[in-house]
Amino acid sequence: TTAQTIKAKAAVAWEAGKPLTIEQVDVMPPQAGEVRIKIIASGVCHTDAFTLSGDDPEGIFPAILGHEGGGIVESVGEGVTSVSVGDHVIPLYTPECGECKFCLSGKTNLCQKIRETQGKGLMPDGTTRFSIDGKPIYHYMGCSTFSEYTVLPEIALAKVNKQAPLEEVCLLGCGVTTGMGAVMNTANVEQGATVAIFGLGGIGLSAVIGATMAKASRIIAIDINESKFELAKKLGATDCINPKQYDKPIQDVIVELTDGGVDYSFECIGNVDVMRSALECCHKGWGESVIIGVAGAGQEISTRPFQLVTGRVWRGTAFGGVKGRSELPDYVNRYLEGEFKLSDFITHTMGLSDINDAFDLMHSGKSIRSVVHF
Ligand code: NAD
Ligand code: AHE
Ligand code: ZN
Ligand code: ZN
Repeated sequence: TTAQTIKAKAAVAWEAGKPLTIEQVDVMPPQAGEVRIKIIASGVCHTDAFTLSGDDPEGIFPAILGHEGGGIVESVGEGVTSVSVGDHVIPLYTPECGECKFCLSGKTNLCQKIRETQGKGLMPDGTTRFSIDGKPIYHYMGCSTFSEYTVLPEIALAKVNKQAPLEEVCLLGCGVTTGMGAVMNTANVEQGATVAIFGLGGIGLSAVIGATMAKASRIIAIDINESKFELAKKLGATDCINPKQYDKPIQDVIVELTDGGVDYSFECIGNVDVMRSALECCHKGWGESVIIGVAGAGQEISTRPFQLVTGRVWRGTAFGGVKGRSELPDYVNRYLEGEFKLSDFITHTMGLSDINDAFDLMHSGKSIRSVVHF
């Protein structure tokens, strides 16, 4: 039996700065090398809000946002062999083809096989699978998880353990993997190291978990919203500080607290001024700062080159450096084995029709993660 076009409820972003509206969209069957999945749950990440705000130079409208999902394979296109109907999968905005220069380098998770079309809101063949009354609706980050059904290339799906509740492990589709991976993979924080984490949303708190798992000796958690401190401490932060409580730059405060600076720092906000603080709170000679936050069009980072001449290192990470198909299933298994919890992060759940509440809760600082249940 060949799959047909199906109707699905989806949250559509029609233009920048406007709330999403729930629409009935047509979702085409998966083409060769593609898979259609039924989304069970999707987290809402700050990057969705970033793109909706209009700050994303790659933002395209109308689009179906969402990139932190969990779903079940509904149908597969011609030639698909690695997943089959009924498999539980996590969509990957960083796919893994295993054969491009990037995949073969052994140095990066940034597979580039489909990056160009993905950045244009299109499937690899240059068309979209979503439409309303025949008019195209664009994909987002190759995922579009704010829809009952979505279509992805086979190389952009991680097949995961069916025992894992998709309502929780959807968070491994972006936020939690990004924060933990940044610490354990990108920075490779070692036992006893000192760490500073700027921004205690889903990403920063996951970095706290990563630093705790890496047995960092000191985990300094920084946020201007002190309501985030309780969970940060529960997850292993040793110090929680609010930059607003000091009349000197926060990097100076941290340098004093740590006898010269931290071994590693992580920026989990997307604020270029904080990125500078995060670099400059690193220890002379070896401190490494990892940029995770995404900053808007036209924003640039700066520091005195002397900061790097004297041994500090500036780097960045996407999806925590994790290769989705080969490495994400293991994160799911480690979650199932109880190495870390996800429920602490899920402060709110809602149906798709209330998805705009998730954005409001994020902007007001009341949520860590909202998860939409389909
Ligand atoms: P979030 O909104 O849940 O959390 C951001 C936190 O930063 C909040 O707690 C907020 O109070 C705090 N904050 C804001 N301004 C601050 C300041 N000046 N000083 C200290 N704290 C401040 O966001 P999130 O979902 O955790 O995402 C964080 C960032 O990471 C976003 O920029 C997002 O786009 C980015 N991100 C990047 C990747 C990647 O692969 N590189 C993956 C996911 C998210
Ligand atoms: N489109 C933005 C860049 C956005 C960005 O950096 N995205 C991260 C993932 S954020 C997940 O919440 C990423 O994966 N980047 C690597 C890539 O190839 O996009 C812009 O500035 O144009
Ligand atoms: Zn994200
Ligand atoms: Zn590749």
